[in-house]
Amino acid sequence: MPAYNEAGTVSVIIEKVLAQPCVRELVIVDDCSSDDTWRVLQQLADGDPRIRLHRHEVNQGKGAALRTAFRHISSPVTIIQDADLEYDPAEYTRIIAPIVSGAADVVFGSRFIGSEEHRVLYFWHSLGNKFLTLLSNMFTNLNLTDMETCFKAFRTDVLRQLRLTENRFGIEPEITARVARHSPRLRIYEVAVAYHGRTYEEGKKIGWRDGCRAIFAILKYNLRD
Ligand SMILES: Nc1nc2c(ncn2[C@@H]2O[C@H](COP(=O)(O)OP(=O)(O)OP(=O)(O)O)[C@@H](O)[C@H]2O)c(=O)[nH]1
Ligand SMILES: [Mg+2]
Repeated sequence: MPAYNEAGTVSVIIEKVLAQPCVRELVIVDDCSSDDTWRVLQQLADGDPRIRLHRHEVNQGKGAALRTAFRHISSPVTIIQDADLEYDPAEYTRIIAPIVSGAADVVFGSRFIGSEEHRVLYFWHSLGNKFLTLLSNMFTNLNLTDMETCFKAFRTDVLRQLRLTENRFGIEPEITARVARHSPRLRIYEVAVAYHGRTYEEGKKIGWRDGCRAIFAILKYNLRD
């Protein structure tokens, strides 16, 4: 769980994560939050031995927070969970099912398939998301429906082989490109997930610059290799 200035949601989401029977450990990286996030995290960590805390001395971005977290995982299956309330941990069992059954190496939770609940929000964001997924698919030759989803689950041994380098939101297209280009070929699945998107007033931070960086990352990690 990467966490940056999420004091308003982090305790609720952690409670939901730890309520899932399949969760053995929760590795959280505070990305040098300037609000109360770190203090809240320390309090919660005292109450549950499954919580493992790490903190960056300077803010580096979601990608950097994930890369730090990935170095500290000891469980055989890993799922990325944002520290806001947009994605629901109650879906973990369904998301990791293809990995647990031995069918998949990687699972993407897609917000754009299935009949799960989706909050109706920004049109231009959804168009941007679809465009980035389309562009990524054109280079990777995968038929994903939601490249930018937070809910990505992995066999942890496979995750360790990905050699990730991005610090900020370029990490999503980088993960996708590395997964697509992995040799031997990985078995990638999608599972429909609900999405409770938030507004900028509620804390949404992502903006058009992140979209530009995503385009750059799609080109970089697919063309370079
Ligand atoms: N925005 C931002 N998020 C970070 C950073 N470092 C870690 N994160 C965490 O990365 C996760 C994803 O960030 P979000 O801002 O929720 O990104 P998003 O879900 O793509 O977009 P919105 O929720 O719509 O803003 C959250 O758990 C953040 O707390 C950072 O430097 N900036
Ligand atoms: Mg979010």
